[in-house]
Order: sequence, then structure tokens, then C-alpha cells
Amino acid sequence: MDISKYLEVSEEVKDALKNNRPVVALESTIISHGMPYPQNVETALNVEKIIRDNGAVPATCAIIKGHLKCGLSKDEIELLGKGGSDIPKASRRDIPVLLSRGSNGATTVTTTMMIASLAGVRIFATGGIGGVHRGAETTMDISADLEELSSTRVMVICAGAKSILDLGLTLEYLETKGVPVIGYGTEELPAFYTRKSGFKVDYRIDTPEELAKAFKVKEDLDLKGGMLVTNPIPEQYSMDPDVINRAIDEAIAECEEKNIKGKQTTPFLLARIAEITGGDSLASNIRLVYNNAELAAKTAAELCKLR
Ligand code: PSU
Ligand code: MN
Repeated sequence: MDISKYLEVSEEVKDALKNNRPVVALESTIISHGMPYPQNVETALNVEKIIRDNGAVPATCAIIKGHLKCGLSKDEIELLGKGGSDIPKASRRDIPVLLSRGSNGATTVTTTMMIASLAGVRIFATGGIGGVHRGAETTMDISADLEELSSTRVMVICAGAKSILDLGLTLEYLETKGVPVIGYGTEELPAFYTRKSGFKVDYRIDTPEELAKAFKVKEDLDLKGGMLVTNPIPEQYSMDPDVINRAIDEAIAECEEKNIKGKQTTPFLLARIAEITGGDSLASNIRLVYNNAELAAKTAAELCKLR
């Protein structure tokens, strides 16, 4: 099968990959479903700029008119941002129907990893991943992101997991699936809006060079599955744990009351938490994404040196 029927890699990304120059993949669910317009578009463009300023090529991924795209134009980013919740949130299960219909789709961590891997991009920066939701022992709400991390070899750099998830169960799941969880400059799993969670990561790594070296071992041995790098939000942008945890609890209670389920859960919680905190959580969210983009660009550059 000729994959080019479905996969469209931008000229810039293609060129960088061909010449062993660093490339960083970026997701689009964060644009359409993770932040309001116009901050979402502004953030997505700033993230691309930060990656360029750090010497790498950004490859924002999405489904556009039935194609898996790696590397978007400004207009495409604008379309995804303006479209917001009208753009289908696309996880692995959504690919067949969205592509066969020629639809657009905002790619989650799962589908962005898939596209990155198909295109040959090895590093991916985002804000937060999906995981085992609180109450999953009865709802069985476990994000497909964890399955993808177990099978697709892409390094995912995030700011840890927020406590809308059950962090302990998320770590157990990742352990079972053989996914290394790395703390960047920390032994403790960061909790997205805050630097601490009370849970330990598997390994602490302090430099982009060492991150790249660990990932290279995975490639050399052809070990399947990703590597999860958790990068704490910079101190000056982190939130008061009491304030954010109260907001999260309140949002989760409302989510249950309103009987919101499935793929709507994460976007609903993010939007409610931003409202409850008067926009403070959104400001922190934006900052941690910038921080991850910078680390991803530096790590991608180190990985290119190891070829
Ligand atoms: N966590 C965030 N912001 C996000 C997401 C998660 O802080 O935008 C998005 C990511 O795209 C992630 C997806 O892959 O939500 C997980 O959704 P679900 O739990 O429905 O699998
Ligand atoms: Mn889910």
C-alpha cells in the first residue's frame, strides 16, 4: 500500500527529516478542544515559533480533508482553532471513518503519535496526556493514549498528568505496558499545573542529551512503545495546589452531575477548570506547553547528533 494516499507531510518537514535536522511533532486536540479561541491559535503559533527559535522544525499534526497531515499551514491552524468543538476529536478509533469521509479531525496524543511515527518524527511536545480517569474502576475510562504509548515509538514530552486523572493508576498502567516515565530534573511526577504530585517517576534525567541517549537505545534495540518525559511547569507559572485541586474537584462533581462521558470528559473538565480559576489555569497551561516545546526542540537536536 502506498501510504501517501493518506499521509501528507509538509515540504519543510520532509526536507528536515531527509537532512537529519530536528523536528518536533505537535498535537491539535489541544487547539480545538483544549483551549478557547483565539488563545488556542495564538498559543499554537507561539509554540511553533519557540521550536524554530530552538533550532527545530515544528510539525503540527491533524486530519485535514481526510488526510493525516504532518506540518500545517497557518490557515489550517486557524481553521482548527476557530472550529473548536465542531472539529471532531480524533483518537485511533476515529481514523477509518474520518478519512473515508474526507473529514477534518483534531488529533489527540494517540493519533499525533501515529502520524509522527508514520512520517518519521521521533519527538512530540504537548501539555498533558490522557490516562486512567478517577473512578475508572467503574467507568473503565482509560485513555487510548496509554495504549498508544505502549506500542508506538515516539518520545512524548508533557507536564505530567493532572489530577482529573488517577495518577497512581495511570503510573501502574504505564508500568504494565513497559513505558518508561522520566522526570526531567525531578524525581517526582509533576501534576501539570503544579510541580509536585506525591508520586515518583521511574527515572530522573537532567539533560536533553541524556534523554536522547535513552531513546536511542529503544530505537537500536527495536523496542516498541514510547517514552514519557514529564517536565515540571516552571516555578513562576505553577499554581497554588489548594486552589487548583479545589477547582478540579468541583469540575469533576459537575461532570458527574451533568452525566458527561467519553471523549467529552477531558474538554469539559479543562474548560470548567479555566472558568472556575478565572483563567489562571489557562495561563499556566499555555506556559507549560511553551516549556515543553523548548525541551522537545533541544532533545530533537541531540537525537539528530546520535545518528
Ligand atoms: N490533557 C490536557 N489537555 C488536552 C488533552 C489532555 O491537559 O488537550 C487532550 C490530549 O489531546 C489527549 C486527550 O491526548 O485530551 C485525551 O483525551 P481522552 O482522555 O478522551 O483520551
Ligand atoms: Mn476517555
